[in-house]
Amino acid sequence: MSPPDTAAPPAYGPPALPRPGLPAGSHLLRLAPNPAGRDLAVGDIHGHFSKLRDALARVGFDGARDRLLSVGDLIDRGPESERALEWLAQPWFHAVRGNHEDYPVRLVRTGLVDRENYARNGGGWFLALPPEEQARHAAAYAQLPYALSVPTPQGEVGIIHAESPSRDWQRVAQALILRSARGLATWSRRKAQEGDTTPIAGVRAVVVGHQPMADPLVLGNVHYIDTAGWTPEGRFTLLDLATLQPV
Ligand SMILES: [Mn+2]
Repeated sequence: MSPPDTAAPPAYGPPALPRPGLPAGSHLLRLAPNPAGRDLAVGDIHGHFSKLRDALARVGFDGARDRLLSVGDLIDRGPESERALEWLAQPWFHAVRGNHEDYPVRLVRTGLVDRENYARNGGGWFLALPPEEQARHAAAYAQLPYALSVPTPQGEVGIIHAESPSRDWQRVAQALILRSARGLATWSRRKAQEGDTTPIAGVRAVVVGHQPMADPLVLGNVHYIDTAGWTPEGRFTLLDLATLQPV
């Protein structure tokens, strides 16, 4: 008998909502409302899917009703990065693109990635994959939107990896047409490091990761939820988008 596969996505009943596709040319995916269940956002995962599975079990997550919304950085650093594709295939799992998904996409498309820098930042597993596996991963990450918009009874909530490239969420889809805005969305640490409390207009709240913290932090209406669940001392914060409180 083989040991249980703790890094595999858990199995649930059929999902209440279909998985929406990203419209061609768009970098922002709008989800349908989810009146039947909870929408929980999770911070950077970085190849720690077993630990994520434990965190979901603790809060009674049920993929037949609930949705899990990732702020990106599913891969690198941790031991289970290769499992990201299985998680991304689940109808209850949605993710935006983080800077760590940006590395493999660029590497496969252009080769213009500093391999030593990527290896130092946890990309060794990817660099060691055969080319066809690298291409399979890069193709999946290239399909991820840079931003998600999630309707809640209290108003729209935005999800983006690092920071909103516009002060008005209603302009984010337009802004993301620019490469520079996509760079801010995935890489910037400026607002977090400056403690910028300027709220993002046109949206109830924006949820981000990218900047590891001991506890979740709210600056203006921006919720920073990367509580370093991918480190031994950290934990996964699961933020309920209806209440904007961790569960
Ligand atoms: Mn990041």
